[in-house]
Amino acid sequence: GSAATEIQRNTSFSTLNVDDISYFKEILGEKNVIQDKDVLLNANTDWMRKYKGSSKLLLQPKTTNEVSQILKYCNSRRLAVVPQGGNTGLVGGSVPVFDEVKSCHVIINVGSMNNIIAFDKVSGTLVCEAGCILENLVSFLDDQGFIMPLDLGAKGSCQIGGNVSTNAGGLRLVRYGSLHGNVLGLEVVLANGDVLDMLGTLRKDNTGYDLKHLFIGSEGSLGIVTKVSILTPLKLSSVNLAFLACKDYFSCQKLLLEAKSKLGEILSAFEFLDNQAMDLVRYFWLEKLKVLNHLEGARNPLHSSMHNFYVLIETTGSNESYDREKIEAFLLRSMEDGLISDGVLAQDINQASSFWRIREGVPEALMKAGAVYKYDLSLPVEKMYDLVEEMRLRLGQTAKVIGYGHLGDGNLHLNISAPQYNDAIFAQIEPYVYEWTSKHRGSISAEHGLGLMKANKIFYSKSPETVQVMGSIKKLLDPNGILNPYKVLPYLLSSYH
Ligand code: FAD
Ligand code: 2HG
Ligand code: ZN
Repeated sequence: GSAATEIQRNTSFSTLNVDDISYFKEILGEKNVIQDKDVLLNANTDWMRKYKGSSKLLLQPKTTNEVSQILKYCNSRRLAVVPQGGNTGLVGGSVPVFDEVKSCHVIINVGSMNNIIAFDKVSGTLVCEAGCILENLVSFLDDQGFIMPLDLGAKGSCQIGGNVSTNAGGLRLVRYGSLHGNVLGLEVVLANGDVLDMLGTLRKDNTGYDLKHLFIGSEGSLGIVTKVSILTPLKLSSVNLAFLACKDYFSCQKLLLEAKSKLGEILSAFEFLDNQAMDLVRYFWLEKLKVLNHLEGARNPLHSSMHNFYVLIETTGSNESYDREKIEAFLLRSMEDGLISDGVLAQDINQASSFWRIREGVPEALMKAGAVYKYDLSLPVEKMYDLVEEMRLRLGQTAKVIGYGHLGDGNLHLNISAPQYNDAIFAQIEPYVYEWTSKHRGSISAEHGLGLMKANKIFYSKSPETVQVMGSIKKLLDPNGILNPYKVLPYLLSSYH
């Protein structure tokens, strides 16, 4: 939309030339210096197909030393660098922008750095390269009897380096906490090529400032993450998943409180969808599975589709009969108390996967449905759904308002879906959504980050003094502003002339 006109371009960047290409070929080898148009088109386009860049060069380093050499060179040449992982980010942070006039952006993807370095069964620490795809780590750990502390719908493509750089939350945060707790160490390459070895594997280490936290969630603006050390939980034998219906939002809230008090020690996910989200995702699966002639996969797990809200509750524990009894008693009681109006408990792993497919399919269903305005908000749980209802009133019939997300973490995914992007709709949404969130002391980015979409909106959630310190840190670590320009911080704080 209007972002392009607001942004002042950084004129200090150089234009990529043939000598640059030769240099990169020399250090990386011919085949890891990619200029192919089709590959670049994908690398220049984000997952939603909303943000587009025009970079002419994608580099695929295989070692930390190569990353270091590339960055050192780009820094001295003033070439802008966009770190890219699986390119599944949802805020326009992973693609270059404002480079259509002057070709000054290099995309760096560490996807070829995908080795597992070490795994310690006693402590559960996994050390791996940043380009490992999340799902591959999940499979590796499964064989060892462990799981990753995070799980998200994009697991088949996102990289652990991308997860760390966005501080991804996901479906199990309610149980295992955020990556600020689970990441034990990082190796990071700074803009000038210096390698910061912070790849510890200790749970406790209070020696000075814990700098790794600066890179967790900094969205490629402070350095490139090349290695990750992460704490992984044991895989427990008993997992239960219930798909439930609630008549109103108040019941969802009460159910959350009940789940925390009655299932506390085994609760591992608490997700919700409203009926608009459910309609959208069921239609999406119906269309997809029609092609595959596999319609039962799109069935609503519940008998009727007339419910207002749906909740997924997962428990993970170590005692099958005890856990099963516990969740069954909880469901019975909640049914009697009127908190849930219908529900099913998955009978096997296939049924459980089909329940998760519904929840995890919502982002793709939204993407396929047309234009989408995406908001990822932390809000007090009791207020959260008021915003969805207010947005419906504001927008009337012009767009669909979809509310779903990680209720157990107080994280609402508010999505507004319309046939096309439209200025009149946009004007009804922003700044209203941000002002509303700020007024309730929420966060305008619970888990996706700021990227390009919200770089200029940071003040809705952070004080000017705080943002100023962030700017100073950026300036210290990346004095030429080459790392992911125009992202995360407002332009004037993230670029220097
Ligand atoms: P990219 O999209 O490639 O990059 C994301 C950001 O990180 C960019 O700013 C990029 O510059 C930077 N970056 C990437 N790699 C590196 C690196 N090695 N070093 C430094 N910077 C780097 N997010 C959640 O939090 N919870 C969810 O439940 C969730 N579900 C999702 C479901 C779907 C279907 C999709 C498409 C996305 C979802 N996301 C979710 C968004 C989430 O941010 C990403 O899926 C994931 O964490 C990004 O990883 P990536 O490797 O794709 O990174
Ligand atoms: C999820 O929880 C992702 O599925 C995507 O964070 C959220 O589509 C969204 O807004
Ligand atoms: Zn999410």
